[in-house]
Parts: sequence; C-alpha cells; structure tokens
Amino acid sequence: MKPSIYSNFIDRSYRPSRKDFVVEFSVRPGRGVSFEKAAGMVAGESSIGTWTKISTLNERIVRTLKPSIFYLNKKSHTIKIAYPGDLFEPGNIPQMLSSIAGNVFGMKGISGLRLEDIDFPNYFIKKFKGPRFGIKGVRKKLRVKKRPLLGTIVKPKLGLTAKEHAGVAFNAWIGGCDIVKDDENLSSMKFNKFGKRLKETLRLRDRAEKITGERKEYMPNVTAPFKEMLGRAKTARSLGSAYAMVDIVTVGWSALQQFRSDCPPLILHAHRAGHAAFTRSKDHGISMLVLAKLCRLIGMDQLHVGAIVGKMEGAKEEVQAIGEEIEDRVVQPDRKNHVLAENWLKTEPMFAVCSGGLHPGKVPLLVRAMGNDIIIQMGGGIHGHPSGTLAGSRAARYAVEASLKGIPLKHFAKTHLELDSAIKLWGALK
Ligand code: CAP
Ligand code: MG
Repeated sequence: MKPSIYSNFIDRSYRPSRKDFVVEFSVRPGRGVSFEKAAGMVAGESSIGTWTKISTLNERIVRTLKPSIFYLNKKSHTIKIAYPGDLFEPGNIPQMLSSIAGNVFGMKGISGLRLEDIDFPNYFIKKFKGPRFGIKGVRKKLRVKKRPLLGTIVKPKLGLTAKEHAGVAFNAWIGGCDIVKDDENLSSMKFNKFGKRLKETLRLRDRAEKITGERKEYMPNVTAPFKEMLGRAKTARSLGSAYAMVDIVTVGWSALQQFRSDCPPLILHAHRAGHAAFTRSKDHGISMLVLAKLCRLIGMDQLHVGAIVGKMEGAKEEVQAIGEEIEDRVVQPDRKNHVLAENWLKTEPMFAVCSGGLHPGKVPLLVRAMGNDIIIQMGGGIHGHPSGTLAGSRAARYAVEASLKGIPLKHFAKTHLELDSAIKLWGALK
C-alpha cells in the first residue's frame, strides 16, 4: 500500500538489511495523536511522505525507498526505523540530517522528538576519513603512553593580551600540563590577535619543552568562517603547532567536513559549545551520542564529552556510553542508554575530553569512571589555585599521579603541598 499519508510505515516483522540506516527516536505524540500515528509521521516526513495523498508517489519509489518502523515501545517512547540507504547521499552529513533531523522536529502532531542514535551501514562509514591521529596518534605525538593527558584552558576566557595568554600557558606547562588550549570564544580579538597569540604561545611551548623534557602542545582555536578558519589552521601548522581546535556546533557540519578534508595534518580538537541547545532535553532534540558519532565519522581526534562530576549537565551512564562509542571498534547495543550496535570498521577511536568545573579533587573518581584514555582539562581548577597557575597545574598533575598509583589524594597531599592547598580549597571526592 502507498504510505503517502504517514500511515503504513509500521512493519514489526521487518529485519534491517546491511544497507539500511537504523535510527532510534524517542517520540511523544501531540494531543489526540496515537503513538503509532506519531511514529508514522516521523518515518514519513523524514523520507518520502507528506501530509496528504499525492499523485506523484509511485510504486517504484515505495518499493525502493520506503522506511520501515520495525520496533515500537510506547512505554519507553522508543521507535526504531530502518531507512533504505538510497535515501541518503553517501558522504553528505547535512543531507542526512535534513532528513532524519529536519522537518520532523517541528511537526504539530508530535510534542517531543529526540534523535537518540543512528547505526550506519558499512558502506556509508567507509565514505568518511575518520580521525587522522586518534588516541594512538595523539599519545604518540605527546609521548604519553598510558596515563590520562592533562590540559588546561587559559582563563579568563577573554581579555588577556597575546603575551599574557602565552605566559599563563607557560606556567601551566611547567607545572605539569601536557596541553594548553584557547577557550571556545577566543578567536582573533581586538585585544588578542590570533597570529600574535599563536607565535608567542608556541615560542613559550618550546621553552617549556626544553625545561621539562616533556612534550608540550598548544591547541589554538581556529573557529571562524570557513576560509579564514582553514587559513588559521595552515598558519598554525606552518608555525609548528600540532593541533587546531574547532567549535564544531557553531561552525556547522558542512564546514567541519570540508575542514577535515582540506586541513593540513593537525590533531583536531572538537569543542562542543552550543550542543546543549539540542542535546539537553530528554524529550526533544538530538542526543550527544549522535553528535559524537558524527564527529568520529568526519574525523575529529578528540571531543568534549562531559565530566560526570563537573559543572556541565551529563549523567554518568550517558557520558560513559559516549566514551565507549567513540573509543571502541565494535559497540554493543544498550537499550537503557539508547545505544544501537555499531561496527566502526577501521575508523580510529577518538580521545574523550572531560572538562568543565573540574579540579584536582575530582580526578580519581573521574579516572575510575572513564579509564585512562581521557584528556582531563581544568580551567578554573588550575588558575583558581590559591598560589596561581603553576601551583594549580602541579596540583592537577599530582592528582593524576596519585590516582594512577591508587593512593588516596588526602594521603598523597601530605607530601605534595600544591595538591594539599587545592583540596583544602575545593575538597576531594571519594
Ligand atoms: C572549562 C571550559 C569548557 C567546558 C565546556 C569552560 O572551564 O573551558 O569550555 O568544559 O563544557 O569554559 O567552561 P573550567 P564541556 O574548567 O573553568 O570549567 O566540556 O562539557 O563541553
Ligand atoms: Mg571553555
């Protein structure tokens, strides 16, 4: 039967084929609309349907492109739809999102809709580059084999001059940070121009490397309109930076895909500023899991995923599920956390970045929950140390050391004074 008016998409006996995209949504029907009808609206409006019967919909289109809703669970609001792969242009993220994350979010008959997860067919995954460096490449560059990497964000977010910025970065490196990054809203400002900041900070990075004998890296924020962004990344590379940082949500998917293609070989750090506008509600929007998968497909090397115990929203199980999704080769389904199975084939894993409201006292708990393959970032938790950035960075590094050795922070702090002051100020979580 022709499914032109949002009906007849339900087929519980359908088994997804290897060319299908399997998509999980949470659906909340509007007043007077049945769960099944709302599900049909999602499947139809995201593919070949519209609000009325149309004479132009022929049997061929139905046979080859009709999606099937093969799972419905009214109690948990869950539906799973298998979309024939030909509905999506290989390698085109914006087109795919215009379908499954497009009109469907605004339909009157649906009061809430959340895109929870997408299981991509193998041929689609192969169209993308994935991370160029991934966890292995980043560890190699920084010469840190097993422990979590430690980073800071220069604070205040805005206001420091290029010289002041570089000075703060220097202290953080000397104290024990591996990486220093710009904040998400620092680009090229009247008071702190990109080029000058880059030169000054890289110069002090080199000095910090000489003094400490460790590898130190800087993540300059290149976020800008596309051409400018690419230009900044090229400048960064030519001046010896190993990294570029991008605000993935605000620059947009098209720019991000092109950036991955055209960017010189830099490690790409993905900051997710703005994601919560659509990931935060459990009733409506797009999950962080989906965002993370798109980043891995496109090829970011490290991504902010949440800190569990930090200042930003993000339940422990959800953050852990995202961590597994971006780091594992084969991901097992987990119904409770809306995780579909995924085989990432040869796509490199991405580093999970835990950040936002962290301080040394939170490190052991974080490492226990997320494992060693994380990048721990502290802004306020380093620059807010009573004795300043250098001491704050030492305290943070001691906290990493103590948690690796399994020594309680309070005990370790007895012989590590900077850590002692940090936990006196902020406390230590068990
Ligand atoms: C952290 C941070 C990051 C957040 C973003 C900030 O600073 O620089 O942008 O981590 O959140 O400006 O808040 P603090 P998320 O360490 O001083 O909190 O990582 O969850 O995307
Ligand atoms: Mg920030």
